[in-house]
Amino acid sequence: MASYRFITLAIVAIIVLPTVVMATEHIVGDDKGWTVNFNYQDWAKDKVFRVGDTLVFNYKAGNHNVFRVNETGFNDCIVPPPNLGLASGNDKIPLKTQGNKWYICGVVGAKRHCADLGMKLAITVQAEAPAPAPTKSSAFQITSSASQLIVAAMVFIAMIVV
Ligand SMILES: *[C@@H]1O[C@H](CO)[C@@H](O)[C@H](O)[C@H]1NC(C)=O
Ligand SMILES: [Cu+2]
Repeated sequence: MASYRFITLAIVAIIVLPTVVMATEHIVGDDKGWTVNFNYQDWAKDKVFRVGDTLVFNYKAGNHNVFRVNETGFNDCIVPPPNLGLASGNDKIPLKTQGNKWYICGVVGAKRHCADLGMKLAITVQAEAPAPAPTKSSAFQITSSASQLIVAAMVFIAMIVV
């Protein structure tokens, strides 16, 4: 029955779309990226990080790297073994759990990037955003990301066609 499928699709769209729409990619340092002499605590302080969001560290590969550390490692700039770090220059870290997370750069040149040049970021990850009220208008709100628009368009077309 077409109407039954329509209802199923509508329910799926209402449940799935808001989650897709709400997840945020946080470009660490925005257009400055992951670099020295940048205040990442200022950058982070007005932002809301949620489970399901992603951190993106952008830098020229070879210049920096990214290590997740604990609070002590953050405060004292303790660099873990190299194999535990990320170094692609476009490192994406999914935020999978709630709580405090700490990241540092492990590069130690003439100056230590973490200890001397402030390459350290601490954030608090909150629970996933509660789904907005299940109405079509919230499910189909305009989003900024092309991929999200494509998903919305596909579901919308499917709902009309079926
Ligand atoms: C934090 O990490 C360091 C290694 O960088 C480790 O020695 C220490 O035990 C850790 N502390 C906690 C509380 O896990
Ligand atoms: Cu660095």
